[in-house]
Amino acid sequence: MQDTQWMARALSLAKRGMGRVSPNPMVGCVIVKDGRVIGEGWHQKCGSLHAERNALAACTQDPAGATLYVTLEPCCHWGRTPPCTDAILEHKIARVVVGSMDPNPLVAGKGVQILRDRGVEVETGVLQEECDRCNEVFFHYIQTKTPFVVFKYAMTLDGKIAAYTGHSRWVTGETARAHVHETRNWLSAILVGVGTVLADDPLLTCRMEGGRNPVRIVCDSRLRTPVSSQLIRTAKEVPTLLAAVEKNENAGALEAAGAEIVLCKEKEGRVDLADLMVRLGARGIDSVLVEGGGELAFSALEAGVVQKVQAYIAPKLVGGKTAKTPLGGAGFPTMDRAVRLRDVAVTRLGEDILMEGYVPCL
Ligand code: AOF
Ligand code: ZN
Repeated sequence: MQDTQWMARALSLAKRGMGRVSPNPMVGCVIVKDGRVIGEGWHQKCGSLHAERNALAACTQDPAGATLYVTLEPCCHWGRTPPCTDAILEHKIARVVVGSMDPNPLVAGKGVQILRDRGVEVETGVLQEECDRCNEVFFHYIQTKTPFVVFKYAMTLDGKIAAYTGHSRWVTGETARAHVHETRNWLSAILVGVGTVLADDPLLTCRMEGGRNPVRIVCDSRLRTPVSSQLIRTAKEVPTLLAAVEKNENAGALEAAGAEIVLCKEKEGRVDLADLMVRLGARGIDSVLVEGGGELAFSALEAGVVQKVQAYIAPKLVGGKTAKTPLGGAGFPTMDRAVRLRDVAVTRLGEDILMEGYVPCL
């Protein structure tokens, strides 16, 4: 087998850590000797052993002289766990094949250098694009200290997220909806505007088997979220943050019900979203899914805090000039001012399609 094939195996192991390792990266590792896998592992949980140490511990024979494939450059620092470079050297691995380089300033090329200096053959950049994409959240978070933000919506072919009556269950089919739950499992938090809470009373949990719930955040400048809402009624079981600009008379009851209020700077009478992202990052929240409504989503795009857009598009036409669309706000005045996504990918999900891409830095 080729290096790329072993790396593909390591990458699929890495993804088993999805939703469990945040704010750490997903990392997978395969150890190969005489053309056979003798050990494999992945980073399973933040704070637990790294992929390389798990793979070395799982070896069915002495790994001396073997090749170790790892999706991210081995670390060389003491974090919550000892350096992986030490383990690789102790076990006398002969060759290390790396996918992504680790942008963590504590590592950043030093892991590879240490191994080379000690006589280990190191190859980098194998399946790098795929490995980088797998950790797009980690890469963004470790470099900016703010969460990687994904704006997601589902709309009909004529650009509506609901009928003019407000009926919206469902715009897309089952396959696309299952994909959304995977995204909720992938990202650490989910953000909606208070308008959406008042209109839809959503629960915002992950209903995927084996999935875990994101932290739920409501952008609620004046604390209008009702104590009787599904979010607040379940706030003791699922962490719920209310981003506000001041504490008013509703604060006590919301806090008593288990919600936490995050006070943010104010911008034009609302929560300053850039400031909110800094505060969420400081709490260790590495990623946020923005699910609407359209006012909040437009503000987030305009504020430059969105990194990725995922649009699920159903082959349906529902019409209605008052029917809601994914983005509200004032809008951009001309097409050349529109946000134009980069690296666009299109996936078929049953009858629907997912079009996703990245927002260029503003
Ligand atoms: C690896 N293999 O499996 C992971 C790495 O606090 P710690 O000890 O878990 O260290 C976290 C940092 O280590 C993280 O920011 C990233 O740079 C690296 N993660 N490195 O060699 C792994 N998870
Ligand atoms: Zn490590």
